[in-house]
Parts: sequence; structure tokens; C-alpha cells
Amino acid sequence: MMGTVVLKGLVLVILGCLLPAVLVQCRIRHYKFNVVLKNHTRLCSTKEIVTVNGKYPGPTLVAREDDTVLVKVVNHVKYNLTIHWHGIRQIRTGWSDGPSYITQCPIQPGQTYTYNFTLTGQRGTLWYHAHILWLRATVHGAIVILPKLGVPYPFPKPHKEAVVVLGEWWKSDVEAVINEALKSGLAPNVSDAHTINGFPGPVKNCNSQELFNLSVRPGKKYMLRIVNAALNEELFFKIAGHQLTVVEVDATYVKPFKTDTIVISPGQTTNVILETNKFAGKYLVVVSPFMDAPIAVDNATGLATLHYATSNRSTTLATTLTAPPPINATQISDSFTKSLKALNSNKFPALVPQTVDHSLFFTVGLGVNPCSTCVNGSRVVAAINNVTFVMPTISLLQAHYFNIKGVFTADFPANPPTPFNYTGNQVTNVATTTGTRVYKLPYNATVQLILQDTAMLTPENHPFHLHGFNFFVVGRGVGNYNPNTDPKKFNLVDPVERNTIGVPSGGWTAIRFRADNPGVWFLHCHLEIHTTWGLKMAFLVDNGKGPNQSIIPPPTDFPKC
Ligand SMILES: *[C@@H]1O[C@H](CO)[C@@H](O)[C@H](O)[C@H]1NC(C)=O
Ligand SMILES: *[C@@H]1O[C@H](CO)[C@@H](O)[C@H](O)[C@H]1NC(C)=O
Ligand SMILES: *[C@@H]1O[C@H](CO)[C@@H](O)[C@H](O)[C@H]1NC(C)=O
Ligand SMILES: *[C@@H]1O[C@H](CO)[C@@H](O)[C@H](O)[C@H]1NC(C)=O
Ligand SMILES: *[C@@H]1O[C@H](CO)[C@@H](O)[C@H](O)[C@H]1NC(C)=O
Ligand SMILES: *[C@@H]1O[C@H](CO)[C@@H](O)[C@H](O)[C@H]1NC(C)=O
Ligand SMILES: *[C@@H]1O[C@H](CO)[C@@H](O)[C@H](O)[C@H]1NC(C)=O
Ligand SMILES: *[C@@H]1O[C@H](CO)[C@@H](O)[C@H](O)[C@H]1NC(C)=O
Ligand SMILES: *[C@@H]1O[C@H](CO)[C@@H](O)[C@H](O)[C@H]1NC(C)=O
Ligand SMILES: *[C@@H]1O[C@H](CO)[C@@H](O)[C@H](O)[C@H]1NC(C)=O
Ligand SMILES: *[C@@H]1O[C@H](CO)[C@@H](O)[C@H](O)[C@H]1NC(C)=O
Ligand SMILES: *[C@@H]1O[C@H](CO)[C@@H](O)[C@H](O)[C@H]1NC(C)=O
Ligand SMILES: [Cu+2]
Repeated sequence: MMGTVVLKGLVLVILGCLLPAVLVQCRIRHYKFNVVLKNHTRLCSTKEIVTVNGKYPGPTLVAREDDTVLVKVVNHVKYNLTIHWHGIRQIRTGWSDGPSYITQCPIQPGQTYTYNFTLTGQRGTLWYHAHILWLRATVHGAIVILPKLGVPYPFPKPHKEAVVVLGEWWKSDVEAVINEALKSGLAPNVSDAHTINGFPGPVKNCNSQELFNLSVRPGKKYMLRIVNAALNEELFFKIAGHQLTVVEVDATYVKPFKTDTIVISPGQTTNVILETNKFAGKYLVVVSPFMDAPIAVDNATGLATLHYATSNRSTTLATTLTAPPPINATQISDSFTKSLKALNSNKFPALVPQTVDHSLFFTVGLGVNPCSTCVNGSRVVAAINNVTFVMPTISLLQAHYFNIKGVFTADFPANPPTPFNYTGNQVTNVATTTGTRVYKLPYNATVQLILQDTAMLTPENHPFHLHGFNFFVVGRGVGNYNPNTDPKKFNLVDPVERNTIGVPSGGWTAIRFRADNPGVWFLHCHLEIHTTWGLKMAFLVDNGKGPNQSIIPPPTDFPKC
């Protein structure tokens, strides 16, 4: 593939643009992802994990706004595979979005597929991950989208930047963990450690001291691009003795604010500026879970160090410690979430839909259905508006594009079938229905969606992710949403814009978006166990007028079922 490079007035043509050639203008970025097994040692034990190019986390993909990215994925493992480019809008290119059986059939063992998408109107940190089975536990990495050449950040340029990927590590094989849970109908085993760029730090019953060290110099500003790649846990992140200035979430700029603790849900990304205003020494970095419901989580604290470099190698550096917040620190989480506001500048306006064409109310929560082979004769499930989503066997996007009947029905309910006291403590009607149902939207329609947590089994925070769009988080509250009073409090001026948002435990979140991207777009809880249990649905957005408002044809190497 030929790429054109414009450099100081010279027009050069080079053979593509290889890897992070970030200093030059480059229209096409080529990446090759060999998905391979790799023996990896963590927590004093060695096991085989599925990786991109043998790396955990996978390689960072670097590109600029407006670039086209071509990622050739070669599946060398025994599992079916797809990769999702989380947060990338994929305007008209749903074929490259990646959720298995939603937009594509899997890349089967031995097969290859080239994802091909353009980074339109986005800059910041996003990430990629496997979107099938539980492979994303180890198949994930950061995506750095730099602003267009010559366009500055809307904040002072940091001295350096670093990617910080947070993850969860199981001593067991993750596929064995979820298979065991599906067989029993019960919750899966929690993870054994939280990792920071692949390292857990010192862990009980294990002498390993492997931890990630971030080396810095005093008196500088660093930008950390933080990604929560954990499967099932919302996380707190803090650095001893330092405040962090939040400048961007989910590749959208926010009004900068200072905090000592970041709260980040699976699927979310957060860019912070770290001012190195301390002296030589080590400062502990801690990552710990946030859970304000009676649900078992991995409470191990992941550790790393911030390391002020010193020229004196014989000096033993003292370490400044810090304790993670309590696991149930709802207040810290709430106050962080409330601080997030869109930058809403002239260059980066918040284009919040002011009117609503489709007003939707979705209950999100758990349920229990019969299962004769399960431990208790029943299995835990999850549902939106009482529908536990059933995965089709060919992708919804193909079924839509090629008009294949019998794969889905376009009758996903706009409201719960029966209203009830969603967050009351007497919720006993726990059975759900099953179905492969989508909600149809005309091109360019505006949507308001209330996500209402239910107290079925237990209330719980659900980080919801929408593919194909960013949305604005216009409102949030505890208890049941009140359609008469709550909309009066909506922020329609500078609400944060993102692709993943936590619905608070026993509460609700209101989002708005414009359906200006034709295709089939997944909406799901980003706690992997809840997705597995059926907490998912899809929007089908029709083509608009003409080719610029229509899905492009599928690529020739598109995987077959
Ligand atoms: C991992 O190590 C085991 C035991 O040494 C070995 O049998 C296996 O082939 C290794 N796997 C890979 C991918 O290297
Ligand atoms: C990538 O997709 C674009 C259309 O969006 C197409 O023009 C181009 O040929 C594709 N590139 C490759 C290498 O398939
Ligand atoms: C899950 O945890 C139980 C109890 O510790 C253990 O017996 C079982 O082997 C674990 N399952 C997997 C797949 O690791
Ligand atoms: C970080 O530094 C410690 C010693 O300060 C060392 O033991 C550890 O191996 C380092 N970690 C990495 C990933 O290099
Ligand atoms: C984690 O939970 C276990 C059992 O619930 C408890 O024994 C342990 O003290 C907890 N560890 C931390 C770091 O909170
Ligand atoms: C380096 O540190 C050692 C031990 O703290 C000290 O004795 C020595 O003077 C230091 N050297 C320099 C050049 O600062
Ligand atoms: C958090 O948990 C602790 C220990 O279980 C409990 O004492 C405390 O009341 C809880 N805090 C909140 C805000 O629920
Ligand atoms: C089976 O269900 C009962 C009642 O809901 C519950 O108390 C028990 O813990 C369940 N058993 C298992 C193994 O989860
Ligand atoms: C819903 O349940 C909560 C908790 O039990 C209760 O406080 C509230 O009054 C109930 N609301 C209605 C409308 O019944
Ligand atoms: C959900 O659907 C099931 C099966 O039809 C039904 O038994 C149950 O009452 C419904 N629950 C709610 C809350 O609508
Ligand atoms: C979408 O609708 C808005 C009005 O709600 C209009 O301003 C805009 O031009 C429309 N965009 C397209 C691409 O049709
Ligand atoms: C892999 O995907 C193909 C196509 O959907 C399917 O027929 C096959 O059963 C899948 N393999 C496994 C092991 O799930
Ligand atoms: Cu959830």
C-alpha cells in the first residue's frame, strides 16, 4: 500500500507508513497482529495466554486523527477471534467494528482479516480488545490518536506521555473460569490480581517483585493515558503524594480538574496530567476495585512505582506509600463522575442533541432462569427490559445488509414490559425472556436513553458501552428515574461525552446521542460476566440518503460463518 508523506513542502511517496512514524504526516498506518499463545509468568506461576504479537498488554497502536488504519489480524490460536476497536466510531465501516456475531463472524483458527477504518473527528486515548469469549482478558492494548499535525492539545504540551493499561489476572485459564461458571449457573471465580502494564506488583504467597516502574524527572508535566482493560472490575487509581489533572476521557476533552483518585470502569480511558513536583524518591501507584454492592470481587491491590530518576545510583530511594480508597467508596466515585464536564470550547463544542426523536427507557439488571443441568436447577442471567439477549449464529450486520430473514427481530421494547419499583427491596419477579431483538432507528434520529439499574438479586453498578457513537451523559441519579422532575435537572450545555458510562448501583443514567452512523451497533454492559449473561442489545441504524450516509460494502476478506 502506498502512502503519501508531506514533509516541509516536499512530497514523498513511501512504502506505507510503518509503526509509530508519529512525526510525519501519514495517511495510512499498517499494523500486523499475530494472535499467538505465549507462556507468561505472573504471580509465581507460568501459563499460556492468548496475546497480540506475544505481548501482554498488546502493542500500542499509534495514529493521527484522519488517518486510515489497516490492521491485518492473523489468528494462530485454537479459538475463534474478533477484535474490537473500542470507542472508534467506525463511520459507515461497521464491518471493522469487531463484536462477534453482531458485526462479523469470527476469524477462525488459521484465518486472516484486515480491519480497515478511518479516525474521523477523534483524538485521544482509546483501546482495542478481543470481542469474543473471555479472550479480552489478555488480548488488549492502547490506541493513541494524536491530534492532526500542527494542532495542539487544549492544554500545555506535556514533557512526555505514557500509556498505563490496567488489567485483571487469573492464575487459571480464563476460558476455564467462564466455562465453569456457565456450567454451574453461578458467578465465576474472581481474578487473582490487578495488573498495571502487565505487572501486579508484590502479591501475597508469591516472592515475585515484578512491578511497573514509571521513571520521571522532577519539575515536568507527564500525560498518563490510562485504560481500564479489566474484565469485571471498576477501579480506583491513585499515586502517593500527587494530584492528577483530568483532561480527557474516552477520547474527548473535558474541563480540566484536579483529583487524587481516578475512578475508571472497564472500557473507559482517562488522560491525566501528572506534575512531578516532588523530590527524588519512589511513590507508590495503587489500583484497587470499587464495588458498592454485596458482590465478590478481587480485592487485591495492584502496585507500581513512580520513580524520580536520580543520577546518584548508590542512593536507596525511600518509598512514599498510599492506601487505596475503601472498596465501597461510593462517594469518591460519585464526586469523580460529577466533576466530568465536556470542554465545550469553540474548537471542541459539545453538540448535545437538544430535542429527542426516540425516548427510550431500559431497565438493566440480573435475573434467574431455569437450568436443569445447573447447580441449583437455575442459572443467573441478565437482561435489558426483561430481554436476555441470545447471540445469533451469523452476524446481525450481515443479516441486515444482505436482508437475511430469521436472524433477528426489530422489536426491542422501548420501555420495560411491566413497570415496577425498579430499585425497591421487594423485587422478586426474577425470570426473563430470551430473544435476538434490535431497536431500529432512522438515520440522524436523536435518541435519549435512560438506563435504570434494577434491584433484582442485587443492585449493582453497570458500565454501559455503546458501539458506533459517543453519547452525552445528561443526567444521573439514585433510586427510580422520575420522568416528570428529573429531566428538568439535565445538563444540555456541557455534559461529558464518552462511549462507556457507569449506571450507579440502584440508580439511573440518562444519555443522548445522534444516530448519524448507519449499521448495527452493540449496546452492552462492559462487565464481561454481565455481557455473557445477556446484558446486551443492538441498535439498527438505517442508511440515510446517498452513499455518504450509507454503509460501505463488506470487504472481500470478510470472515464467513
Ligand atoms: C509453554 O510451556 C509448556 C511447558 O514448558 C510447553 O509445553 C508449551 O509448549 C509452552 N507453550 C508455548 C506457546 O510456548
Ligand atoms: C479500506 O477501505 C476503504 C473504504 O473505506 C477502501 O477504499 C480501501 O481500498 C480499503 N483498503 C484496503 C487495503 O482494503
Ligand atoms: C474456582 O475456585 C474454586 C474454589 O477456589 C476452585 O476449586 C476452582 O478450581 C476454581 N476454578 C477455576 C477454573 O480456576
Ligand atoms: C522496577 O524496579 C524494581 C526495583 O526498584 C525491580 O525489582 C523491578 O524488576 C522493576 N520492574 C520492571 C518491570 O522493570
Ligand atoms: C480481601 O478479602 C478477603 C476475604 O474476603 C479478606 O480476607 C482480605 O483481608 C481482603 N484483602 C484486602 C486487601 O482487603
Ligand atoms: C550518593 O549517595 C550516597 C549515599 O546516600 C552519598 O554518600 C554520596 O555522597 C552521594 N553522591 C553524590 C554525588 O551525591
Ligand atoms: C463500607 O464497608 C465498611 C466495611 O464493611 C462499612 O463499615 C462501611 O459502613 C461501608 N461504607 C459505606 C459507605 O457503605
Ligand atoms: C442455591 O439457591 C439457594 C437459594 O436461592 C441459595 O441459598 C444457595 O446459596 C444456592 N446454592 C448455590 C450453590 O449457590
Ligand atoms: C420503592 O422501594 C423503595 C425501597 O423499598 C421504597 O422506599 C419506595 O417507597 C418504593 N417506591 C414506590 C413508588 O413504591
Ligand atoms: C419477564 O418475563 C418473564 C417471562 O415471560 C415473566 O415471567 C416476568 O414476569 C417478566 N418480568 C418482568 C419484570 O416484566
Ligand atoms: C441531522 O439533523 C439535524 C437536525 O436535527 C440537521 O441539522 C442535520 O443537518 C442533519 N444531518 C444530516 C447528515 O442529515
Ligand atoms: C467458530 O466460528 C464458526 C463460524 O461462526 C462456527 O461455525 C464454529 O462453531 C466456531 N467454533 C467454535 C469452537 O466455537
Ligand atoms: Cu453490568
